[in-house]
Amino acid sequence: DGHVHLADYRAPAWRVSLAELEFELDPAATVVAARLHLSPDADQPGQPLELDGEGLELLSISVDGQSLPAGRFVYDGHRLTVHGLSGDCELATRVRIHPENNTRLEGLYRSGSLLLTQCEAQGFRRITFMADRPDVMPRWRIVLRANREAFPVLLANGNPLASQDLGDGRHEATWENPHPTPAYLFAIAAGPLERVSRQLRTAEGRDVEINVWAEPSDVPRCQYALGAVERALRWDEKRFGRCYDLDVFNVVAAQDFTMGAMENKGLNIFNARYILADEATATDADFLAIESVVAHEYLHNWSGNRVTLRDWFQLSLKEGLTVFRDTEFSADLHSRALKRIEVVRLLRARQFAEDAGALAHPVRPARYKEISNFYTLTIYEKGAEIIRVLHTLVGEETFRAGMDRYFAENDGKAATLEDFIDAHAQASGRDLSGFARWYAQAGTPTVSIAADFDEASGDYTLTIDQATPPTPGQPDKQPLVIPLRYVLYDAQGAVISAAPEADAPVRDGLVELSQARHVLRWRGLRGKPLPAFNQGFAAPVKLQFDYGVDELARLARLERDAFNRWDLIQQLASEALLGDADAEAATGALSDALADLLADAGADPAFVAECLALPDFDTLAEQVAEVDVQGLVGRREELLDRLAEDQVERLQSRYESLAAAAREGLSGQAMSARALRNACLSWLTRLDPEARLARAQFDAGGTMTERIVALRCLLHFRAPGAESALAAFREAHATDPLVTDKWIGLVATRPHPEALDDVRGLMASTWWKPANPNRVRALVGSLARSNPLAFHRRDGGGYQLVASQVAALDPVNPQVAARLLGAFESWRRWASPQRDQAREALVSLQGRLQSPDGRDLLERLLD
Ligand code: BAL
Ligand code: ZN
Repeated sequence: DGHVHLADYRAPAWRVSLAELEFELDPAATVVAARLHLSPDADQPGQPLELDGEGLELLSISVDGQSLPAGRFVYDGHRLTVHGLSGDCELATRVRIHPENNTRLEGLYRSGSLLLTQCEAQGFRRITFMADRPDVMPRWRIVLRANREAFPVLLANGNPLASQDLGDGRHEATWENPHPTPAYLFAIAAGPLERVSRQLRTAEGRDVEINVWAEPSDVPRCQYALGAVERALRWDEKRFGRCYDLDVFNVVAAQDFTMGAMENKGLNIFNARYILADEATATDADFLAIESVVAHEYLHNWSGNRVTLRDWFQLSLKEGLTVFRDTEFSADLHSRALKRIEVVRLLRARQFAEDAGALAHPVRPARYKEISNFYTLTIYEKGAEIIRVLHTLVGEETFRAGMDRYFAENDGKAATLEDFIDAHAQASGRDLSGFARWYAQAGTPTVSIAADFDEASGDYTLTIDQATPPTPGQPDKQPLVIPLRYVLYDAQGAVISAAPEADAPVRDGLVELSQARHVLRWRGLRGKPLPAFNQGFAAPVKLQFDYGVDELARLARLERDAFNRWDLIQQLASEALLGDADAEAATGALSDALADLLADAGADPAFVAECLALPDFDTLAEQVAEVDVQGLVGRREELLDRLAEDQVERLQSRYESLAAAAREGLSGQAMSARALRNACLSWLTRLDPEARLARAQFDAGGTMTERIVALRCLLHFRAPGAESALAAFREAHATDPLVTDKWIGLVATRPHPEALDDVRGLMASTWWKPANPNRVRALVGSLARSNPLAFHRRDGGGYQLVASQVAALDPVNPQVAARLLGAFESWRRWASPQRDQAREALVSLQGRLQSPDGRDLLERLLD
C-alpha cells in the first residue's frame, strides 16, 4: 500500500564496515568514487546486495578490483542490485552528480559559493550508492579534491588526516571518522569559508578545536555561536557525564538550508539564521534560539550519533530526547520558568493542533509513506514531553542512572525505543510498560477533575478522569501513565500538606494516574480548599477544572510555581475571550492581575512580559469546537484594546523606568528589560494613532530587538511613517538575507486581510527567492501560519495563494512545499465558508503534486 511498516523491520543482509569516498568537487558535475567494504549478515546468507542510489549517473562498477559485467547488476534509478556476491568483498563505484541543479537541498548541493550536503533522512543516496539506513554504520575515510581558489576550505566528518596541493590548481584534504556512523550523518562542506576558533580540553583530557565557519563577511557574527558550542559541551559533561569524542568540532553556516541545522558527526551544518548574530542584526530571541539550536545539534553527538537509530520509526528516540536535553540546557543556564513557558506556548499553539488534526500521528508511528513528513512537533516536542514525564516519574538521580545505562549499553549501536525504556526500567526498578503507551497513541489526553466538598464531614474529593480523543486510524484509546502534580490551598492561602487517600501512588504532591478514573480524598478539612494542578506542566495534557473567575484570580496570586502563575493568567484571558457568562468578570480580574504584575518591581520583567502576551490565535482555536476566525481575532483585539486602556499609566511608567537596564547589552537583565519594554510599547501603540513612542524607538537605533518591535508596531498598527521606516530598514539591510527575512515576515503578518496583497506584491518582486527555504518561510510560511486574517481571508484568496505555492515549490524543494501544506491540518474545524474554500484549495492540488512528500500529506489531509 506504499507504506513502510514498523512491523516489517529486517536487519540488513549486508553490513558496511568501512566506506572510502573520493570526491572530485565541482558545482556543475562532481564525481564520487566509493569503495564499500561489505560483509554478508551471517543469519541471511546468499542475499543479493541491495544499495540505495537516487538519480545517479553510474560511470563504473567493480567488485574486488574486477569490473562487473552488465548481467551481474541492475540499477533502476533508485536501487542498485548486485547478484552473485558471497563472502566479504569490496564494491567500488564511480558516479557523477550535479550539485548546481540540486534545488531540493538533499544530497550534495550548492549554496552561494559553497558546496554542502544534507543527508538526513535519505539524502545520502543522492550522492553515491549505499545501504542508506541508520542501522548500517561504517567507519569513514573521505578524500575531497577541488580547485583551491574556489574551494580553499575542504571539510568532512571526523578528524583531519592529511592535506596536499595537487599542483594543477587543485588541492585535496583527507578526513577520517573513526566512529561507526550511519550515512545520514555524513557531511562535507567546501568553499571560501573562514572561521572563529577556540581550543579546549574535555573532562576526559582530550584537546579539541572548535571552529565555526562562515563566508568571510559573516565571520564576525559567529562569536556567539562559538561560545554556545562551548557552553553545550561543558553542560553535557556536567549534567550527563558525556564528553566530546573527536579532535575537532566544526560548525558551518549556510544561507540555503531546509532544516534548522544538522548534527552530522563532527561537522554540524546550520541554517545561517541559527549561527549569525550580533546586536545590530539579531534579536534577543534570535540569540536564545541560536544557543538552543547549537546546543541541540551538539548534544546529538551522544543522543543520536554515538547511539543512533535502528530505523526511522525510532526518530523520536534521538529527537525527543535531544529536545529534552536542549531545553534542560537552556533552563539550567537561564530561567527555568521562562523556558517552560516558551515550550508550553509552542505545544499548545502548534503541537496540540497537530495532534488533533488530519495529520495527527503517534510519537512512534506504525507506518509511514515519506519519512521527511515526520520531522514534526509531535516527534520533537511531544517526544520531549514524554521524556519529561519519565523524568518526573523517576526523579533526576534515577533518570541520570537510566541515561548512563542507555548510553553504556547502546554505544556504537543502532537502538530502539524499547532499548531506551528498558535501560530506564532496569535503572529505576519500575515496570515501564504502561509508560510506553505514550509512544504508540496519538492525540492530546484530557484530564478532567471534579471536586466535591462535604461541609459536615470536611471530606474533600477529587475525581480525576482521563481520556484521549480518537485520531486518524486510532478510534479507541487506552489510559496513559500521567504524573499529575497538585496543591491544595486553605482559606488563608497556606498549603495543605496532608496526603490524600488515593487509589493511585501519591507522593509529595504528585499522583501517578494510570487508569481512566482515580479518586483522591482528604478527610476532615476545616474548610473547602482551592486546588491547583500540573505545576511546571509536568503532564502534557489539557487540564479541565471548573474554576470560578474569582478562584482563578486568587490562585494567580497564591501559586508558588511561576509557570502556573503565568498559566492561570492565560486561563483568565481564555475565559475573558471564550467564556460566556463570566467573560466580563474575567476581563476585570485579568486586568487587576496584570495591574499587580506591572506594579511589582520585584517580578522578573521578562515574566511580566509573558503574562502580557495573551494566548495566541492558534491556542484559542484549539479551545473551541468550530473556529470562527474573524470573530476570534476580533475579540482578542478588543480585549487587548481594553486592557491597554486600563493599564496605560503603568505601561508608560515601566517603559520609561526600564530604559537604562535595557541598554546593558546581552545580559539576562537587559534582555528581560527589553522584553517588557517591547510588550509595553506594543500595548501603548494601540492607544496612540501617531505611534510616537514606536517612531522614537525606531529612530533611536539601538539593538535589533528594539528596532524590529518598533517597526512591527508601526506596520501592524498602520501608523504614519510606517512606509518610510520600512524603506529605511529595507535599505539598511538590503544585502543581509536574514534581516531581509525579518521585514518580509512583518509584512506577511500584518494583521489585516490586505496583507495578502502585499505578499502577492513581494512575490512579484526581486525579493522573492523560491529556492531559498528561509525566504519561502518568511513570506508564505508566515502568512499561512501567523496571519489568520489574511490566510483565512473571506474570499478564499489566502488558501489559493498557499495552495498554488505548494504546487509551484513541489518540484523545487518538496520538503519546504509539503511543510506549507501543514497549515491546512485543522481545516475540518474551520467554520464555513472557510472549510469549503480550504477543501476546494486542497482538492485543486490533486494530481498536481509529483513528490512523495506532497502527495502523502495531501492524501492524509483529504482522507
Ligand atoms: N536531525 C535533524 C535536525 C535536528 O533535529 O537536529
Ligand atoms: Zn535534532
